[in-house]
Amino acid sequence: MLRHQPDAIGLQLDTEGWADLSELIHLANADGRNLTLELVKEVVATNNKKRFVFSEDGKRIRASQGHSVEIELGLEPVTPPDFLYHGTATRFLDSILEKGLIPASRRHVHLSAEQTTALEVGRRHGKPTVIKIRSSEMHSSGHEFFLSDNGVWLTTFVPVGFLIFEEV
Ligand code: HQG
Repeated sequence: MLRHQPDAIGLQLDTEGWADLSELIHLANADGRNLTLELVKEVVATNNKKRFVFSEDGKRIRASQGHSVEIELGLEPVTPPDFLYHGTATRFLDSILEKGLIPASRRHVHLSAEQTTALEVGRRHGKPTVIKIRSSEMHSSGHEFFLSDNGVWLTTFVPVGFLIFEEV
């Protein structure tokens, strides 16, 4: 609901992806889910990728990244490390070689600072492979990078020229 289908329960996300916490709980319960404030707090605290955050006043909640709905996270552009990694499935490689990395249904291409994390991301799609990205060079040539609250690197598009295909 916080990333892909807020409409399914009638939830409104604001332009930066925030949902009113009590509204989320109310609407989820109206949809037959047994969601409580305690459960939401537990998920925010213990989610393995820290996917969700509360606003400073604790009244709102949002996903830190991974949206397919149209929102603007409002993150400041930051300078990336020299290299970042993208995990994907081998069956996508031909298309990636042709078009570069595109966000598919999401708002951003997701990149990891660690090769091992990228490998896990790739595994979700099939036989995994990891592509190395010349992120520093990309940044120097004008591409913006963002770092989500939960440590995922985001950019809009990676042209083929910045991709390094190597065995892992
Ligand atoms: C691929 C998870 C063909 C891309 C992870 C990926 C991540 C292309 C798939 C987050 C392509 C999109 C995002 C091209 C890219 N041709 N395929 N030109 N360019 N692709 O799920 O990066 O667990 O939308 O390689 O940890 O896999 O949900 O993106 O395989 O951070 O929190 O198109 O999702 O986080 O798949 O994963 P996705 P992703 P959560």
